[in-house]
Amino acid sequence: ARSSLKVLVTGAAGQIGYAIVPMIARGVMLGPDQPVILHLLDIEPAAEALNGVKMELIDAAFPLLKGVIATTDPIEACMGVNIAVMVGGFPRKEGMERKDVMSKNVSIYKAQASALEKHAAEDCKVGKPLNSPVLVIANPANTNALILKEFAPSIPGKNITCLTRLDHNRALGQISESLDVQVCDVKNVIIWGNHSSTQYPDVNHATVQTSSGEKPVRELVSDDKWLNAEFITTVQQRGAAIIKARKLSSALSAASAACDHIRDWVLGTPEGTWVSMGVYSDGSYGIQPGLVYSFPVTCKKGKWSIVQGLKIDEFSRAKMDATAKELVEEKSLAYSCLN
Ligand code: NAX
Repeated sequence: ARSSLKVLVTGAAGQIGYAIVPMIARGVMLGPDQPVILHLLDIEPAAEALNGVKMELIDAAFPLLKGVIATTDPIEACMGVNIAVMVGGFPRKEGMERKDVMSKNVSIYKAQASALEKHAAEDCKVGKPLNSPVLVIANPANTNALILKEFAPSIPGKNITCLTRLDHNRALGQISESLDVQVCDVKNVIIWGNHSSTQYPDVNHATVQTSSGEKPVRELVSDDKWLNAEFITTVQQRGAAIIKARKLSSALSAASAACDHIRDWVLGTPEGTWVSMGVYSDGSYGIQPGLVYSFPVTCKKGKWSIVQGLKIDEFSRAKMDATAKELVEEKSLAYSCLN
């Protein structure tokens, strides 16, 4: 039998936590043959609720779930984990300045960086470097991931990513609704940049599988105005629309996207398909290194690589640069909070 993988979920007593743990325990994230042990972390005020989640996981009798640790101790939570899903964070409350929220979150991510660095699993095959895929979901996701990376220098930068797959999936969903086609027939949209309202959802390379072969979305959607304006703002503002409708932020879609992100990263993307992931920029597409920026990536054998050589028009360039500029500002705000 396969040995279990230990999956850390921080903020596990929260909304996304509640939605994602049963998905992981059912094999949605790592496949139907991969046993898992869940390490759930939250903070003291949520300890009782966290224990309730653990009780429900036991009650669900998931065949793949080989153990649950529920704790408020980051060291215990990080001990030997193979995969880390970082959902825990401080939400923006009414009347709070952006800087206050940033300050709370970057200090959380700085502290958890060292817990992960010291205690996560070593990759036995490679020897030294830690090989624990890390996915940051908590906002500001890109900047939290950057802080995590910078304060966990022994974790390879390539192992630290942030979630923009929800935005990617939202873009697929909008195209599918608008063309009245199955969402699984739409592929290769791109989310560039920050997981914020400056993100750029790009359909210039997206296609739809039709009965007469693969067709560019640009060819099938005759309304350029819709693609260049309303589509983009709908995807950018979708999180706010969900809050307005549900009085709570996205949770099931975020949890599902997080499973997609890790599954594709670990098990690989299908041939000819790319997905969007927030990754440490290597300078591709003129995005300055030192930012965690969402790019189109393909994954193979546990490694992602940025899709190269896509043609970028002027309209896209301006939007890609605008979201990069916001990330530069967030980075300097984050550092000013830490000093
Ligand atoms: P909740 O407030 O329901 O849950 C957050 C949980 O984190 C709480 O249980 C809280 O006690 C815990 N927490 C706080 N500080 C912690 C710490 N230091 N260590 C461990 N746990 C800690 O929020 P939820 O709706 O689950 O959203 C979680 C985060 O995801 C938020 O930051 C949210 O903004 C972000 N999102 C990011 C998305 C993305 O696509 N990247 C989309 C969904 C979501 O909005």
